[in-house]
Amino acid sequence: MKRPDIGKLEKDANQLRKDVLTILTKAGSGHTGSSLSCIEIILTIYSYKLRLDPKNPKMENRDRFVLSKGHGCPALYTVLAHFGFFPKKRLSTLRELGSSLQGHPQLGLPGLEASTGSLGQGLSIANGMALAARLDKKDTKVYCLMGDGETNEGQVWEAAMTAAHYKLDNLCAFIDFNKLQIDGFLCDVKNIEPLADKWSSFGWHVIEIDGHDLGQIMDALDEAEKIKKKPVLILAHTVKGKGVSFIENKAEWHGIAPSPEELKKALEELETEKE
Ligand SMILES: Cc1ncc(C[n+]2csc(CCOP(=O)(O)OP(=O)(O)O)c2C)c(N)n1
Ligand SMILES: [Mg+2]
Repeated sequence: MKRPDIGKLEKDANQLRKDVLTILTKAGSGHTGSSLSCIEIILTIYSYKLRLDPKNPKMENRDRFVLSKGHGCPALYTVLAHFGFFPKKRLSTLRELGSSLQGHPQLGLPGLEASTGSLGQGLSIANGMALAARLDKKDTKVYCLMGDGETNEGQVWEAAMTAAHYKLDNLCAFIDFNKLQIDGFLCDVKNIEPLADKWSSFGWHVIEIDGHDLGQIMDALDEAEKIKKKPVLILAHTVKGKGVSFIENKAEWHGIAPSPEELKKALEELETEKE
């Protein structure tokens, strides 16, 4: 695919941030910091790499994206709506009873590839997709996004060994390395450093980037495609709550939504940033 224009992508990311904040406020609950930290990553994967057809979401030879950190789904929902998988106005039904936009992703929503939310499972799902594609002799690429706190889950490391064992070079995983998890910094709750060395020693090709730098994300995605006989891990350094001063880097913003007053303040900040 053609490299998207960075200026346009930056504008899109800014708009998605506003959409995420707006729908979380309307819902009155949800994961604000977690969603804001992974917007550039998800937007760039969809804009630059995924072979998809929003009018035919089940297209045979489509690529796959698995949001393993399912609680960050407002970011994914806004990206899917941005690409036309469903009408944008549906976003305002986030977390309503009966809505296809639940607080954690549920299969049935057009464009969604996996139900997630119980942390630690997404990489195993992505492994299965990548292995199935190889067995079917398809050139499908599979992308997976995990949280850094999520790597406290043992299943992540079982899946890491499996992907390396099967040399899944059609698999590219990201870690949203925002240094925070549900109720504090990773280094206090359960330290997982040195994370890059751990993945390398598990047999992965590791690329370390700034996860808000669109150019670096695109370069890493290009590099990932050139790596043969190994899965690729992109360790993306991010800021939880990125873009809104009073939400950035605050553990208490993990699982709450902005009030209407906070939303107004946040939108004002994002407006100024755009200029
Ligand atoms: C198996 C499991 N245990 C606990 C939780 C509750 N939980 C939801 S988010 C979260 C923290 C995740 O932190 P991280 O992976 O760093 O994601 P971030 O929000 O920082 O992107 C936890 C413990 C869960 N969803 N699944
Ligand atoms: Mg985290």
